[in-house]
Amino acid sequence: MRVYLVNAANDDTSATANDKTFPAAGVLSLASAVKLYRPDVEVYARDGQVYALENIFADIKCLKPDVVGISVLGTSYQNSLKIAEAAKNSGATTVFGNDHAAIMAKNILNSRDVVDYICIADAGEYPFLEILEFLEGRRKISEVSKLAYRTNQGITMNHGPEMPLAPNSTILDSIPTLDRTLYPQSHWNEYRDNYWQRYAKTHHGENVKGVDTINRARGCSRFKDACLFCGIADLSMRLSSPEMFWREVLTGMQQTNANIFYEAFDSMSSAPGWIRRLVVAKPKNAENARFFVYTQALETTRNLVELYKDLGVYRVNMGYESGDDNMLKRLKGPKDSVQQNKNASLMYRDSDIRIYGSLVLGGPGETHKTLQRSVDFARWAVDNDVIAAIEAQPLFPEMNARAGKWLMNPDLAISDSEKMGFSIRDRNLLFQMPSKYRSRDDQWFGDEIAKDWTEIFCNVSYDDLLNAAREIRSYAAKHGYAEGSGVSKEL
Ligand code: B12
Repeated sequence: MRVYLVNAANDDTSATANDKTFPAAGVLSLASAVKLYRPDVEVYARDGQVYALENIFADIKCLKPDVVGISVLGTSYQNSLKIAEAAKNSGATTVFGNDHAAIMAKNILNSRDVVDYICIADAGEYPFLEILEFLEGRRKISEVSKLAYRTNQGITMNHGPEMPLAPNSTILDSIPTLDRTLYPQSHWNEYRDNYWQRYAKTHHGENVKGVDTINRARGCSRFKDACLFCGIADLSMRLSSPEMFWREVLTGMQQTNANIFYEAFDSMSSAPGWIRRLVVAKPKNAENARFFVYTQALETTRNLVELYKDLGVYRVNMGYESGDDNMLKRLKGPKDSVQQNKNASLMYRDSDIRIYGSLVLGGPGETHKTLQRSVDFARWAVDNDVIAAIEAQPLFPEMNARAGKWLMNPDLAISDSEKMGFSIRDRNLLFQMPSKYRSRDDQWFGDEIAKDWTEIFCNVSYDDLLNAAREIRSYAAKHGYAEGSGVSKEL
């Protein structure tokens, strides 16, 4: 059996671009599991971020894989469908996975013949191995965990465990370390070169030999009350042992020469006890490894910053979201504040940790005044030298985030707006949303859903949001800072 796994690149129809500085770990992890547990299977992995669509089509034509698995995000859905079509034309079985596919599984299977199966798992390694067994006739379809598929009765979704049972403190140990040799060397060279082009300034001339993405922890302390725009399916805390974390890092250092690691843990600051254990277990030969992690201002303390320094953290990704207190509280929660964002930023700067800051424009009740406060906040971050980069983009209401739920359930939106104290600008449009989007699978096309959101919930236009994003980017660029990856194409 021959399996081709590919992460689709962002579509041309979205204003959202990314700077292609970090590898997609998802398909690499799936391919690594296949290589380890199914050495009889011939497996390929490619990242469309750094590998042209034409190359993917050519691979499919020439390799004629039996299975093509595609990693699908909201912004890469059109490209994913094109790859699926090419795969079907060459006779392959197609499998979709990742956030957009999992959230939209029913609608996709109802409307796209080129998609055969959808993996709805948060961690897809074991379910994907089960899919292969099913395709070989060695497992019943009903025994494939986290699978969505068509039956005579409609769309069926299997649930079942996605990983072997283990305590949450070590459950991710069962996911094998990434085998980076499954991506061509040209991928690794391109991530490194893109990264260096954008972020050399952060490293004060220090040599960046390679960049890598790892994921040895998942979850966030806000799992019970997530941010309004957060669509991450599973925010429960799941970890690897410190030994496994370091094995992953050392393997990356050895295979790709990487010294920069993006740990994609949803919220590293939510697990200070784990960071302490990582520091204690840090091996001597990992001393040069530097980490980029997600952090929250609310959880930033002197103690946390010291632990980060001991671990090797040089850059943190922090959601600033807004420069206006009310907006920030609506977007995140009652305990968040702009002052806290500033205090945390200064604490990191004083320890020489730079911030990749992001702002979400177009929160509920956004006005010209509140938008201006976000622009002012971004200027403050630039003027005070706290950032490595700053990005600002319009809010995308993902369907499984509270924002998306408002669109599907106008009564919920109205009751939340009363609690939060803002008024809905266009109630008529709000009530059209369920019928407009309920059965659609492509609401990210042309950023349509973000435009509708802005019309309904903001007192500014979508163009105002793009203009504010443009102002933030150009101010950062003018002062020599990278501009982040959000909405770069239209700007
Ligand atoms: C690291 C990361 C990145 C990296 C790597 C991108 C990538 N494609 O992996 C970078 C910085 C490049 C990036 C870019 C972007 N990102 Co990003 N990113 C993440 C983050 C923080 C972690 C992802 C990760 O590495 N997880 C660890 C790996 C091992 O697992 P995984 O990727 O989830 O894959 C597993 C499962 O999903 C499943 N699976 C995935 N694909 C497939 C395919 C098959 C066939 C099967 C069976 C299973 C399967 O199995 C995998 C292994 O366990 C997530 C948030 C999150 N917690 O998921 C956001 C997230 C995925 N990103 C998001 C977005 C929006 C983007 C950008 C559009 C942003 C931008 N401004 O451009 C781009 C898209 C780039 C692209 N087309 O690939 C959104 C997607 C929303 C959505 N509904 O689609 C997320 C969910 C964040 C969010 N909501 O706030 N991102």
